[in-house]
Amino acid sequence: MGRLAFIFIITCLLAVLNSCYQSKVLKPKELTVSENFKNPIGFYNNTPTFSWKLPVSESIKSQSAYQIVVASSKKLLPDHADLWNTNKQESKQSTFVKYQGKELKSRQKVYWQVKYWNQDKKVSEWSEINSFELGLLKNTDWKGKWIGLNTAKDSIKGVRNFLMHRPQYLRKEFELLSEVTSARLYITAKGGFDVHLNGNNVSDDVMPPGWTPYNHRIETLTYDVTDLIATGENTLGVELASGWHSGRISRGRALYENFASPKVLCQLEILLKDGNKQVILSDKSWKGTTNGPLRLASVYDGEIYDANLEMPNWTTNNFNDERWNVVETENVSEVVKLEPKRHKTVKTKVVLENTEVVSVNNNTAIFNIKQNMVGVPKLEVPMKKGDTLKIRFSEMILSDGTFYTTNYRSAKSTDYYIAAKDGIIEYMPKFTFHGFQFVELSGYDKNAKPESTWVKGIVQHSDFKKNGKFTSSHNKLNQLQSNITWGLRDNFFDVPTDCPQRDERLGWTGDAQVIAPTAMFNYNTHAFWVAWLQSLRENQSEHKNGLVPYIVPDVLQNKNASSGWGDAAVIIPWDIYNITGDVTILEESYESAKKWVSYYQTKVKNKAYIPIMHSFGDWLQPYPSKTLKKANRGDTPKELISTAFFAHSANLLSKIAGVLGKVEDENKYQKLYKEVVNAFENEFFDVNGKFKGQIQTQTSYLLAIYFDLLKPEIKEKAQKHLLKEIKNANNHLGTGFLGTPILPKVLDDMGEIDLMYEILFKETYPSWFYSINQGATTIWERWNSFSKKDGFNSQSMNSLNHYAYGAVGQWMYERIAGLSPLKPGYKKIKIAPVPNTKFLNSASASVNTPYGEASSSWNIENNTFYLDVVIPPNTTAEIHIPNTTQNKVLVNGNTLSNNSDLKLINSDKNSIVIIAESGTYNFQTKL
Ligand code: RAM
Repeated sequence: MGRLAFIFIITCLLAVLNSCYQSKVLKPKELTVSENFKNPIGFYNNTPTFSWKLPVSESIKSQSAYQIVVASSKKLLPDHADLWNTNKQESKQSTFVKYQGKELKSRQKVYWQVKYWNQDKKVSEWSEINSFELGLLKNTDWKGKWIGLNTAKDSIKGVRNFLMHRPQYLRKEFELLSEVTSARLYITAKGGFDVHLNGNNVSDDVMPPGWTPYNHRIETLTYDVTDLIATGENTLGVELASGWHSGRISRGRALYENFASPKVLCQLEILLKDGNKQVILSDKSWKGTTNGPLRLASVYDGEIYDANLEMPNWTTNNFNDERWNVVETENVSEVVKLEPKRHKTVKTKVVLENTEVVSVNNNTAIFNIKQNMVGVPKLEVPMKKGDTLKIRFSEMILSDGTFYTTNYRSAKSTDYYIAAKDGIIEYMPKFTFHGFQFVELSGYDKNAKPESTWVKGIVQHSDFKKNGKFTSSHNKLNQLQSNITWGLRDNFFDVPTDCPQRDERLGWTGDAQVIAPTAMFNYNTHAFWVAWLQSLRENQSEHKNGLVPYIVPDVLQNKNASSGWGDAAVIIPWDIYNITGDVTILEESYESAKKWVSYYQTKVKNKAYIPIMHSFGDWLQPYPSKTLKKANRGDTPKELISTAFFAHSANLLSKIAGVLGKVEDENKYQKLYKEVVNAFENEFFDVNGKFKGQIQTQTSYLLAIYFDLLKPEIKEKAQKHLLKEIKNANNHLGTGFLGTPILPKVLDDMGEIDLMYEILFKETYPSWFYSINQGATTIWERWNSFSKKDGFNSQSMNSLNHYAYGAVGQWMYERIAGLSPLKPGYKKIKIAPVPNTKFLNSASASVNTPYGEASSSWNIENNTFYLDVVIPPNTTAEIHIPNTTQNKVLVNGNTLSNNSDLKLINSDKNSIVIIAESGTYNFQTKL
């Protein structure tokens, strides 16, 4: 063997050994782009961010560097990345790394992978290759036209004389001359659509494209339909209904082109094996009819389906559409932006099958789904040909069995099915949704005995995943957690809604503002929120003075804004940043947040820094002193609320400016905050820390304390007044939408944790458990929306599915279980449970953080406190262990000093604070 050959063999051996050694550092996993998208197609973002997670392993504590490679083809990775190569970056950042490579274009498919170096500078293997494919990013990418029948001209007058459009069926046959390599269907609608190809459903999306301010932007969808088409004849069929766009929910107020007929826009782009591209467009060659089985469909009022008008095979080639009409066309305008949907569509997420027949009377049966839910029923009911099945919904029936629908107000929320034959019909409405727990059926086959299997609950909401879990040793607290999460599911129907059932279902900004953190603990709603915030900015931009409408999309078009509501423009971006660590949302929202703060400035009249403006106040505070409608706003004066939120938004804006490195603005808004604070204290509080107004409310104190609006000595006195107010209420809360979410935080800061537990575990009105005692399975709009004894609250505005009061969920995670982000995105985690043995002997929470799963679980047994903690890789934690001292604690069975991953940083006679590296720990201490 020659010398060269020997050297070659040795070098190879060394390389193999080296790679074995290196492979011990496991590759990164769970790669995502932007707001947690995994290998998306039709993606919206051509400057995405990249995130990955480090695997959980003894040898991986943190990341010291990373490298990302991005290429236009799989083959080029990892060594010939033609789009971007970060090279080795010394950085701990493993989330939301901004793409800075070559410009990416509509339709482009992009491949990427990543590797990292661990804390010991050892490199990992490359990750799997992930990809994303962009959708049509510009209006000029669309070559098709909006098409549809003119249904406005023969529309029907519905509730309050609003016009109702007949749903339409549109179809197009086309021929492919060669085999298909790949096919993408780009599609959207002014209305709701369901698309079919050759007799197949293209997707299981519910009412796409979803709800945006349609006069600014309409979202578009992309479907991979490669497997649904073939050489030869093909047929595309679209069902099209009013959806949000052309329905009563958009108020028909000349908002969207004079209540225009629904229309669809699509572009089927097919790559053929012979190298050619064939494109099928929506154009005047399409045909349509309104003589199909769907007779009417309305979000509020329900659907009418006549099976006698079914058109078998209409989405296949075997159909004769001679009698159908030619569609009308409309050009794609530049004014309304067409952009790929930036969050997931609504889908069926849960099927509830545990139905019970409650009563049967005169061919009318009532079914109980046992959970207040949102979506549609799935029915399998025996019928006689020609009969009409009437399907009604209710959130709660009265104790005498009355089917109660009054709180739906003008929403008819009723579906009808007309049978075409004798036998069991199957029906699931498609272009409406209902909020209900009970279903009433009438018109079924008289000879049949109603069975529980006739009705299933199809639960639909935006397609996000569960993100967190909270549980405890207390059944009612667990029921509260369940009610909170159901309230979220039920009100995240493409946009965050106040309620899902009555003639409202709107994106109320105040409700969204208070629930966002709790929502993000429980569900992965990052993309959902940022998508809605884009709509918020679009609706704000119309108004020069920065007004943020009450609701988004702004179909009410009020010329007013409300303090505590419009602040969603500042508060939600700040919450998203803190929970996810993604600065993108701060960049996107910055100008909008500034505009909102300047809106307050325009409302200052005679008294400096005291805005005089509309406010819904501490909405639905219990025991209001006023009566009727005025009572809804509670007793905390709107001037106080407006000034408090003005200060708070200015303060958060200053912090946002700080994160974005805008030092001048940071100082400017901090100064503004301080000035508003001064004015606030002078105007509303006396030297004894007492609120000067006539009626003392918990919320006046809560806002002043939580937003830091008083000098320290005054604040201390104000805290005493707050405690007195709570005592006067016999340790019950006295707060509405704005006060409730901050009550736990304020009492916690004051060290009044036991009092907060007392309030939270109260069984009597007003309290969280009161509604549970009355049978609630969701959070209610009012503290007393319903009682077993008296039935529904007599106020017409009264929903049993309103998430705002569920905002206490944040405190349940953060303090009862003890898990919260200390640095943005959980880069540093705080574990600080506050056990209260009067009510609980265990509580636990786990959250899927951007770095992986973190959890905190405690229990008390035999006078010993056990705390189990999981800290994901690439993070650290600050762990507060209550009621103990350093030498009484055991960690994983050992003394504290024996664990090198832990560092004691603080110890007083009651508790200790430890900094921990990532890992799994069990702490144990005698009480
Ligand atoms: C009602 C709803 C909503 C609230 C507004 C002010 O429409 O209760 O939740 O935000 O009023």
